[in-house]
Amino acid sequence: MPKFLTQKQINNFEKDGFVSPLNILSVEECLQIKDELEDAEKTWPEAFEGTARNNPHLVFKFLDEIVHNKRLLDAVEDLIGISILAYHTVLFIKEPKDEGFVSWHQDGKYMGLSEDVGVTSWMALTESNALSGCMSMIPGSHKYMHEHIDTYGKNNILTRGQKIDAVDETKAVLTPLRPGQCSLHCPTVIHGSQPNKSDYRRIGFAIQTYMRTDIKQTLGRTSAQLVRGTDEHNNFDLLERPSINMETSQIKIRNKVNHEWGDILYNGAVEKRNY
Ligand SMILES: O=C(O)CCC(=O)C(=O)O
Repeated sequence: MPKFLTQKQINNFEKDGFVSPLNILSVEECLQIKDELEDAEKTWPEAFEGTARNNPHLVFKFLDEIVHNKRLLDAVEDLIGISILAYHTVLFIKEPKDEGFVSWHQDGKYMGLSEDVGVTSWMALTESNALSGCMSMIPGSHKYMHEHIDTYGKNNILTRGQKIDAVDETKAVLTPLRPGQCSLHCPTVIHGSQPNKSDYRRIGFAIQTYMRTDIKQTLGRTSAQLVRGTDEHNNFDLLERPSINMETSQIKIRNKVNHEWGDILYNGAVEKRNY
């Protein structure tokens, strides 16, 4: 018996490679988190610049709480089972009228994992729709990994500006979300997003990726958080949760994790960008 998703949603995830939208937080709960985030941006601007957009859940309690949200984990458990690791998180912020976009890609391509079978959650902290540059998915594209070209495009907010050519865009499905809703997608589904043409910030918090504990990192030993169940495989060093915002010991851990993660994401790349 699934805990959160309907059987139809589970079937859709398997068939299409994603399911959306899911009601995880109320608009009020989400607004509270957005306010905390924007206060934190004022207090610690450096914690949101460059590579620090990665793994902010290791230093900010309000983001850690999303990673550990019971409703979200119930939905993830319905897809991958009871024992769950959270690997990395990213804040994808597009400012009003921002030209930043995300080219068609598959998350799993550069993650170095032994199997591309996890679940990425993308939660909207502000309205994410066609105008503000919500994600689009290509249903059914998750069956195999495609060739990517690293473009390092100026406004491309992916690390390498990686893109898949020859995507049939007529098949693309928009995944609009209200604040507090999330989509779940498989690391092999082709997806991307357009610039934010609205006059408000489009803020998304992605958990890349929730995965089973038997998955391995093939490019070296790294860390993850056990968010549910037990870890009998010891494939990752297990990370603690922050107890307050921007604790010195947690900042050190986040920096180490981001350094290791950068090495993986840019493994074999000709250029390394500052995020
Ligand atoms: O935030 C976006 O527009 C794209 C994010 C993305 O590609 C992802 O979470 O996998």
